[in-house]
Amino acid sequence: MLIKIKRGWELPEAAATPECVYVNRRQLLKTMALGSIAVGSIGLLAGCDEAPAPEAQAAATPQPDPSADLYPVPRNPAYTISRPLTDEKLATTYNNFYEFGSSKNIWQAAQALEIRPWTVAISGMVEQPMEIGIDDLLAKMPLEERLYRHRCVERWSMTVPWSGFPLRALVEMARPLSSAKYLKMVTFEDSKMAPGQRAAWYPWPYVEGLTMAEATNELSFIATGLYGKPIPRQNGAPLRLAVPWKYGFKSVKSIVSFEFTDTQPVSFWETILGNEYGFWANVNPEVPHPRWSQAYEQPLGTDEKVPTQIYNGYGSYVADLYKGMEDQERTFM
Ligand SMILES: Nc1nc2c(c(=O)[nH]1)N[C@H]1C(S)=C(S)[C@@H](COP(=O)(O)O)O[C@H]1N2
Ligand SMILES: [Mo]
Repeated sequence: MLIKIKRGWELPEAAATPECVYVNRRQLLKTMALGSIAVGSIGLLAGCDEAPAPEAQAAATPQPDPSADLYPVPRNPAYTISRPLTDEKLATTYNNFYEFGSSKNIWQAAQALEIRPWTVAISGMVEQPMEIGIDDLLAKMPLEERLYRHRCVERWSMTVPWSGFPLRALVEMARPLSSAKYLKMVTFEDSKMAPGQRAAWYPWPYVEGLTMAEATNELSFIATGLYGKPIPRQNGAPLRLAVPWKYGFKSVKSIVSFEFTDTQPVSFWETILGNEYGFWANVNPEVPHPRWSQAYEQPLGTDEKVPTQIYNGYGSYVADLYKGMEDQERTFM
């Protein structure tokens, strides 16, 4: 691991892998109660830093990304940032992608992700449901680069150049009905490619959702590239969400389905631990996670303790979306 892990408030063990430690323990007890697990295998289950499955490691040379010629794309100067960019190596080797394991070190295992053919389904409350291949979608969408900050609920943060297109452009293409209130986004499901999905206690596939107002806010971005290249598999190839005013778990990776619905989607982490990870998940330094403070964050690759900002500093774009909801803590978890 390249990140320097310090003692004290900076990424203590419990914060670095909060979800897996907690879930595995709880699940372990449940499984043990069912009598289906031998005592000798406890160590295996309880450890979060499990190595990638051998099959995944064997899938060594991934196919080249056929969208490589599209990048770099022009930077949109409206979304630049004064903070230094995170080192590319760190942003692409320190990841959360539970489909490939619950440690941060999944980038090699994620090379098993097959990114072509890749079909995206647009369904639900739309004029005409459709399926579109990723390369046709990329050809239709207005590609640009944006510098965004990213704040994980675990307190690490990064600043990276995403390439991609506004989610609003995809919504316009989909022509949702006026009855659509939410956009539900779903990650691929294939436990042969993704060893993490063999862990049956997680509610696969990974699901996230936004209100239509959030999805069409100018900040909501679908990232298809990173650092002027196609987005690496470990960062959510071939397309992932980037909603920088929300905690990182909202930014669902490797999306195969956009469904327009009038029912608020229940997201992956909400299903597992609804009292800790809610639907809104807007960043707020004053609303602590039930198990740790959110007042500060640690930019990857530094020892700095940087004050976290409300809406992760993007309030001028999004605060209006939550007018009248400010007093509800649930908006910030
Ligand atoms: N499908 C899927 N999407 C996901 C995750 C995941 O485990 N699976 N982790 C989330 C979390 S907690 C974070 S912080 C970001 C991490 O994105 P990065 O690895 O590109 O930094 O992806 C989010 N999207
Ligand atoms: Mo996260």
